Amino acid sequence: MTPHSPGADQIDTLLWIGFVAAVILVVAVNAALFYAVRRFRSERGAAPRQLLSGRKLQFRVGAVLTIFAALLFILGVVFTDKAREAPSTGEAGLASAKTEPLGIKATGQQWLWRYDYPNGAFSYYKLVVPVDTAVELELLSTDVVHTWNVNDLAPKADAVPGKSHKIVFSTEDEGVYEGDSSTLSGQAYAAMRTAVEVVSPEEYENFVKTQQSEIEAAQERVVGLIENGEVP
Ligand SMILES: [Cu+2]
Repeated sequence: MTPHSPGADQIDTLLWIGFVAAVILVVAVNAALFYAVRRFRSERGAAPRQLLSGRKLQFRVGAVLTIFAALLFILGVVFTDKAREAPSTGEAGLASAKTEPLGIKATGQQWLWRYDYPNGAFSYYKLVVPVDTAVELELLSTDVVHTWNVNDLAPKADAVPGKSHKIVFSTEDEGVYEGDSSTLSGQAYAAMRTAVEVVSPEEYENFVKTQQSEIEAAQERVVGLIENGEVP
């Protein structure tokens, strides 16, 4: 995971804390075992001794482990809470999204994502968003449960038929971020990928404008063909 948004940053840090804690625990347990075995070993040939440790030692070890576990729990709660904080639009972001996040609809269907922008334009597969801008993605589904999963930008979220989930994300780095399918949504679910292209606000405005006029032109062409009787 290469985090490119504040939320993803928190999750990445938490992942590392968990990993380091696991390493510390494994090393400590094995070191204690190794020490006990060496310190109390019997002579070769002699019957092994039975050893009992004091109550005090058991409590001490238990207390240390409890504190360790409590610390991890608290860190987990703090970091996931921080990761859930909705970001806001920064200086370099889209001017019209400064007060309210930029709302885009993401509709999952077997096996493709469709994105609907505020000006009526839409795109399939690739979502284009402006940099440093809070984007509120509304997840919808026309058939089964799909999961929108671009984990460098946002925590994954489900698109459930009949319901709407909203996630807000923002990133300070322009670029293309790939997303995979992570819920079995039918036989071709593995091919149901997506990509998020993060561009400057000007490029975003240009994209939605061009996309909208091209869609309109195409629709007019089809209507023209039908009126001329070229399409039954
Ligand atoms: Cu799917």
